[in-house]
Amino acid sequence: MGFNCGIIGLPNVGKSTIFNALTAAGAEASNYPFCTIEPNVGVVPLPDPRLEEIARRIEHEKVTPSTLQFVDVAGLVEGASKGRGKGNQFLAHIRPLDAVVNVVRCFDNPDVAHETGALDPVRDMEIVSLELVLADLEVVGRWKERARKAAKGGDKKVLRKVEICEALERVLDSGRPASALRWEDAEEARSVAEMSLLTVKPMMVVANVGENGSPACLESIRRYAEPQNIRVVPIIGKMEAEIAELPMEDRRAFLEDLGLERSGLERLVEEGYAMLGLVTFYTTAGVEIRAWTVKKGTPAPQAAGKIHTDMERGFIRAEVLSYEDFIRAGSMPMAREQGKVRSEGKDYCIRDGDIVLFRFRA
Ligand SMILES: Nc1nc2c(ncn2[C@@H]2O[C@H](COP(=O)(O)OP(=O)(O)O)[C@@H](O)[C@H]2O)c(=O)[nH]1
Ligand SMILES: [Mg+2]
Repeated sequence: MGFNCGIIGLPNVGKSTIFNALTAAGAEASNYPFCTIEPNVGVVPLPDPRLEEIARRIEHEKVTPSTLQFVDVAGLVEGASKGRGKGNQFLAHIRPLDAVVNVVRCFDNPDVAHETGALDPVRDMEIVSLELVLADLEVVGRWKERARKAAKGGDKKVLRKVEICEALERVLDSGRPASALRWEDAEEARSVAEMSLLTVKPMMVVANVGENGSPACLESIRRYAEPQNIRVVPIIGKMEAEIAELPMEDRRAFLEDLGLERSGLERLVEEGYAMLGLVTFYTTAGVEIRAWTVKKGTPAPQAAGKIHTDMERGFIRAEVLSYEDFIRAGSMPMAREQGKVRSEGKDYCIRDGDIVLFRFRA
């Protein structure tokens, strides 16, 4: 299972255009608010120069990059939390996602209807944030009622749940996301996770600046988002979609002509990856060289479980070589000879760039 980023935002801001560019999955980009009510899912490989370097030094038949999944969620409108504009479906589609990418419109085009009348990215971001907060308030309210009924028996743990809900309500009532609260206690953190709140998910803003987006527009987005630690990635949606249709070998040249080193999409994928707090490790056993992603701080047995559940269950140890040591040594046998391959036990947390061989009982 890969990590999922949902592409959300008001209608007609360029979500499907960006999704198409990202995945070349062919979701319809049309000038109509609800054309993508069934969420479209696209799998996007992560650009990974380290994987290429490893593949250059080890014989293989196949190279498999890590992937992120993007979901093109239907447009959200003001009042979605109250069911407007198929709002309930919209919110249900976001709940299982790991992170959200909020696309904000900066491009001007009189032919494309604007949901709220005129170009105003900050107001648009506020509408989206508010709908997520309102949806969470409803969820928290329901959990609180349930806990309150159960707390009649005087169970301390359940009483604590009521207090947690009240703390969440205070934060959400002030218009802030639930992620503003931190839960040190593991059980409390679990209670909050159980609610699958929308505003605890990492969020990033994509400014769809278009061909004619004004710098002031982008600036206002940055001023709004950055104090809240929200990453902002500017993208020229329509042009990126056109670039994505070019043959691979022409894309680079096209970008260079524009004075760009990388496409906005590449930056979007990278930022999404960073936002999710992921690390990459590599396996080179057999004929396949493969990159895997896990959350930072994942213990070795769980990382092995990404590959196969048997490997987690029967985990014995992990033989680990850092990417830097591998490159310095030049090959696997050389790295072994130099004593760079470490044997790690079940408490070892996978680090970014580890090249790993799991030993397990089948
Ligand atoms: N001029 C211009 N039009 C765009 C851009 N991105 C999207 N559009 C147009 O805006 C309309 C709505 O885009 P779409 O991706 O379907 O928006 P969604 O409702 O957010 O999924 C389409 O007609 C797109 O061609 C852009 O960067 N520049
Ligand atoms: Mg769409």
